[in-house]
Amino acid sequence: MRERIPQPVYLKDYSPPPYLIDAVDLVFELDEDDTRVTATLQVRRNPAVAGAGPALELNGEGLTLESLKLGSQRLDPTQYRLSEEGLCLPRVPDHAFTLELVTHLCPKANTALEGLYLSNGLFCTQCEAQGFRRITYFLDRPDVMARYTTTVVADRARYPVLLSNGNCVAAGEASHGRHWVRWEDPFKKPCYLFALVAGRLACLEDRYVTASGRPVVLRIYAEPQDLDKCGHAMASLKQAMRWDEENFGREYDLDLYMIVAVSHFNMGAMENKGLNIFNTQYILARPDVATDADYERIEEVVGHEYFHNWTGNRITCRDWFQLSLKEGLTVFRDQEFSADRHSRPVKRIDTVNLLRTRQFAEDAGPLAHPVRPESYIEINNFYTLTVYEKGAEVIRMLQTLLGRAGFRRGTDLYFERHDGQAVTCDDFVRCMEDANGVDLSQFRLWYSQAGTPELHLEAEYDAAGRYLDLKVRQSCPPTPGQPCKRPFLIPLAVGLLAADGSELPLRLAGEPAPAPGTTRVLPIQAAEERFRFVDLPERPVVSALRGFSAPVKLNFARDLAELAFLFSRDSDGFNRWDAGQQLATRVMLEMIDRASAGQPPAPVEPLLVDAFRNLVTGQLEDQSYWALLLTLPSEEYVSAAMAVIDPDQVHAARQRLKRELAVALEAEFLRLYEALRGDEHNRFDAAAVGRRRLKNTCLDYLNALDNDTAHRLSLRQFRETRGMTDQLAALGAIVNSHHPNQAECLEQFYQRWHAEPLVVDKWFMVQSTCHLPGTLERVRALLDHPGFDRGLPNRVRALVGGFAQSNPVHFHAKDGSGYAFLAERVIEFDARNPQLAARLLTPLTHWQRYDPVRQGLMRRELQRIAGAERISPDVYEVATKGLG
Ligand code: B3K
Ligand code: ZN
Repeated sequence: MRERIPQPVYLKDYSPPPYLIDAVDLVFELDEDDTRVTATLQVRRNPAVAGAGPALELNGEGLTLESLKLGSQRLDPTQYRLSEEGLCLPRVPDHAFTLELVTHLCPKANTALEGLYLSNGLFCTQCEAQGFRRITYFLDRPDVMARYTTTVVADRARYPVLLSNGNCVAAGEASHGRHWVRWEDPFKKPCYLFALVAGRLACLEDRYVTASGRPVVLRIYAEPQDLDKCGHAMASLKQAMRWDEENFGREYDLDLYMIVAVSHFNMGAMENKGLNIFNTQYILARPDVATDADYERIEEVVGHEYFHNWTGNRITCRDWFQLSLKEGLTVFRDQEFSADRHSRPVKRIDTVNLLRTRQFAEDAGPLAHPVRPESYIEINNFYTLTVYEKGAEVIRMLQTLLGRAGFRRGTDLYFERHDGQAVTCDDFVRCMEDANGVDLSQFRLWYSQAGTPELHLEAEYDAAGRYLDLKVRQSCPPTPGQPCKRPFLIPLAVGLLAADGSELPLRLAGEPAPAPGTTRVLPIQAAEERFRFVDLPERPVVSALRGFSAPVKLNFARDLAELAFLFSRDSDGFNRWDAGQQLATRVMLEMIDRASAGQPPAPVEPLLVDAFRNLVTGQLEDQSYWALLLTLPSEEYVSAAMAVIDPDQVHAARQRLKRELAVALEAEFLRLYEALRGDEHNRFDAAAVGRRRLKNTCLDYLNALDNDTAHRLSLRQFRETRGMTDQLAALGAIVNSHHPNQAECLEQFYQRWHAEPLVVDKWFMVQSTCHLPGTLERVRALLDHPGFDRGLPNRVRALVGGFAQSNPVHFHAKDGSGYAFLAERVIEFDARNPQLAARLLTPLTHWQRYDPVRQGLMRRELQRIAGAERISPDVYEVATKGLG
């Protein structure tokens, strides 16, 4: 059992820091086993905090203190206290003073990948959220902002490149084959944005001239063998810089922008000032090793980290409860960037798919928390879909409510008013209010109330009066610590369609004329509201929640014909797609109902088959969008619509529907597939990406037939293609069918790519997500494969995360074997890397949604984890809260 129960931190307990640190000078003498850090801090009392000078408490973890000096005086151990959490100086001067700390740490032993660690022989850092305290004793909180100079000393031969934040100001030789480089960051920053990298790195260099004509040097560093895979990231960076100037008026502020790609990384990337550190997965791409989805993610993540320079770095968070201030806003910005670069509806659909499956599940489970959480044990557990993705939806709703121009006025004011400060979500909303002269008090509930609101809609048409009444009711289920909710302010975008598909006027009773445009945003404020649309010559079909205008569940009873109509006619790209998703979900739920009632299967709903036939034989310009229209809702999405999830039934229904559609439309899918083959040179441009996406959607349907034709197509594609998108799609088809060449293809793929770690990850993932029987045995066996590296987070996520997150039918096996497997891995990996282990664990926390047998099995594993010896606070928090 645990000796000490980790204690939560509360937002309500926030108080400003009693001391400030204005300047930090760091000297790193790098050594894999014993790195020496000399930190010289300029400290002073915080004038904003009244009262007698309290003790100065610095955070520090896993450090060995060599010496401590206050001014010129060396302190002896009676003058300070050291503990597991840090260093306390009971008495410090009232005036400003200098503190010099010399500490030692061991980067090689750092398998948690937080603080200073080694990634494949490279020194690198990760300080957000609280990694800086593993480098030196410090006020490790984001509202302490300082100017940094950093000198890095290391062996020249092994570490020729030495990097830190800001501009390089000096360099030289040192004794014993060592050299040094000094960096100076002119901008004040919180310590979580500190970064250091050292090693043998190759560099791709480019240039950028800002809108105001300032030249900036751009450098992407990677291991030498990967240099030819950095071009796409560089192009993305330049696009992002231009986009932020054009759309938010934000220019880059240093003369140098550096990105380093490292293989061992807990998350996607990190926005350290002037020196981003990235997971290789989000930098490296070449058509033969990276898929179109990889290219898209790289563009998005490079953009995201760049956009943080203003939303996160220049203006940062007062405390970690405000995380969404920077993350929600920056995700919104990267989403808009991607939407402008490619297809807006496709981007929106991808975003909403993630939100509706994963974030909604989080919001409905025991770990549900508001966008601005009120307490945490381990802040790293709060880098969640709620803070990021729902946080971005909250920002999007502000834009929807205020209009693009109003929103821009708000962000302009925010940048002007708060530059150089550490602020709160509330400060951001206040800028929106002040710039637009509006009151957003009710809107703020989106930050403080957890849970996904539900909107119930009813539409009644009165032919004699030519009006339509739209009745709207809202509610929000209870979440931990929040039994009752107040009504939200919800922007509901609606359009009205005539039978011929044209848009009808949007005039509310009492208004002199219809509102301009074909979509109108109704601000829903009360628990129940009614809107009367007048001047309607015919009964309209209501297209509601267009563009997914709010992160809510929409409940709107409609018949299948109406859904089929919207699926073919809605001018709103998102809603057209969504109607198809709803239609297919309804069909699958009916299949499940029949099967549960012991009834024989009925023929597949002809409305759906007809709609799909029209699509496959039709012609749409945006082929990515076309592919999405043809893609059935995921098992996760269908599951979310069930009162009690039955993963076996959901899987069977989805497989059956896919197969039936393939049987009914085999010739059509085949024709389209063949028409899309060939030519592509594997370029990454919207047209080529769309073509591949559509082609591989056809292949997926044909593969559901698991017949000779399908086997022949997938093998041919596997052998002929030179691009990873097509190769992986073919391998996926081969692995998910009874293909006679399966073992051979898997082996060939591994042999061909074993020296490319990111491709090896794909090889593990395609097997861990296979839906055919025997997958868990295969996954267990792969734990012993020579390519399975336990210290490489990407590899662990591919094998274990792939299985637990993206293979519901096997993870939820009724004998509990999938759950037990995950629990064993979580306990195993926790000893090495708590952040990674805590993330892997989350699928077990969704137990309430399953039948009593599965609930019992899932809870049993959570209890086993919570009760395990020497468990980290990270895993402890998720496991205990997950038990509810
Ligand atoms: N800010 C980082 C995430 C840090 C996570 C710390 N556990 C990446 C990002 O959101 O841009
Ligand atoms: Zn971010």
